[in-house]
Amino acid sequence: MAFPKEFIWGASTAAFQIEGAKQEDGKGLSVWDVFCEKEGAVLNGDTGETACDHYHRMEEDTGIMEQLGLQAYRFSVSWPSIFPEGAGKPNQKGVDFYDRLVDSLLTKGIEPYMTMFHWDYPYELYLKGGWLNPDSPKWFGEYAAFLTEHFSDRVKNYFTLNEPQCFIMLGHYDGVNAPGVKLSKRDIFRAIHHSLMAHGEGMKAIRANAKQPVKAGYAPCLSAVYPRTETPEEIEVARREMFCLNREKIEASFSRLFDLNSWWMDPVYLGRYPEDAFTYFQEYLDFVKPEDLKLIAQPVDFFGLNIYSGAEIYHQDGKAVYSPKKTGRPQTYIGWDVEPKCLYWAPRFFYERYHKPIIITENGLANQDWVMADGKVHDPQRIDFLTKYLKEYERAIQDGVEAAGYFTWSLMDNFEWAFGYSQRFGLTYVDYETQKRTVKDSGYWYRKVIETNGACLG
Ligand code: IFM
Repeated sequence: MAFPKEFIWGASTAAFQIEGAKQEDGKGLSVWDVFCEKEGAVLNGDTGETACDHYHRMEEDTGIMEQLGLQAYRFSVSWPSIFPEGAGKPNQKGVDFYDRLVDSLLTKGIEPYMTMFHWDYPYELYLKGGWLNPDSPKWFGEYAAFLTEHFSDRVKNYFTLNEPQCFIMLGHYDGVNAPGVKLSKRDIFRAIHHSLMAHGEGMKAIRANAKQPVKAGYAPCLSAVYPRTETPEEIEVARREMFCLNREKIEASFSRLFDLNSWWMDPVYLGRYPEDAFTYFQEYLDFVKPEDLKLIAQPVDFFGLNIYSGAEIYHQDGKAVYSPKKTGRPQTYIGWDVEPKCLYWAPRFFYERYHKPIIITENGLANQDWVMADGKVHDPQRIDFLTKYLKEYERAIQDGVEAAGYFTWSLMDNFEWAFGYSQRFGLTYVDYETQKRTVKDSGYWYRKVIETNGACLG
């Protein structure tokens, strides 16, 4: 069996996607609260106002985690719930909620993994310029210091930022996520740089305030490709496509900066931006200082990776060519291709480049689930998807990738950002009218995977 003995099995969620309780108990507004009010911004005008009502049903939900046999739970803290104005005086009732959550997890033997920021940026800070403000890294550092100071007697694992590619590119360039703006390229580079510096400030704050040995890292998403054949040439071409600037792609659409993994990761793990892209974009980058890169490259303990899909490539004259996507191929309900091999190649390429133990912090699928006539939710596609992906992860581990854990997305169906409630990613079905939870077949199946440390995957 490849999964190591101390391997951690868990599930993830994010505050805005499940909590609800908009502005209750002194919580401030986030950019997502405001974005949801914009006409046409979110499918069907859905909002996070109630979401899964987790804020009021937290005990029931940790009970479900116990029922699923989760060893760990990765949740995010709502920044505006702790600091309604983004900074300054903390909101005691907001802190109390996470105290109750952490205590409830620990009582049930579930290890809390805390993500400090998962997209619900405090609206008050956004009004001060948000990620464009040079003070924004410091704001995050202060918030991270508070969280560590307060929770590290009980919480031993932290992630600073979740998926900067999404909250910067989708939120500030494409404008399809909150805050829904379209900045210039120069400003995008500044916003990215500040968010990377915020990660660095966060790591420093965690190290400085931890009350016991803790582990911490970063949780970006990634764009994965994998080689059609596993010849050395094709593997090398795939590796280059994962980390090197593809000029044709970026010239066709600057949005594809999203896919340039090295831009979002090299500064954190290697202390520099990738040279090819830095030279190419240098007209926008005069503000980058060597000391910023030192700050960004704080030592981290593990590498969180959110991974869902990818693309097959082959090589022609040494260049990567994307295999044509065939009609009728397996796709999830949200339209992402089912590409299990990504969970072999991405961990392998990232481990080879950055040498950090991998934790898959998100992986899962949106499915068209409903409660069936027998009162259960049968979701064989999810079981099949997760089985195939996990077996590829296992193969990566067999081939030498150091892996510390796996968190599926998600514990329960939830608010899928601009897609509203149309996409169900959960192991647990949520009826949004009644808030009734029904554990899906995949939830019971995952319990077995955990119990056998993956051996039942075959
Ligand atoms: O729901 C999101 C999550 O918030 C961030 N990663 C991808 C998930 C599915 O789209």
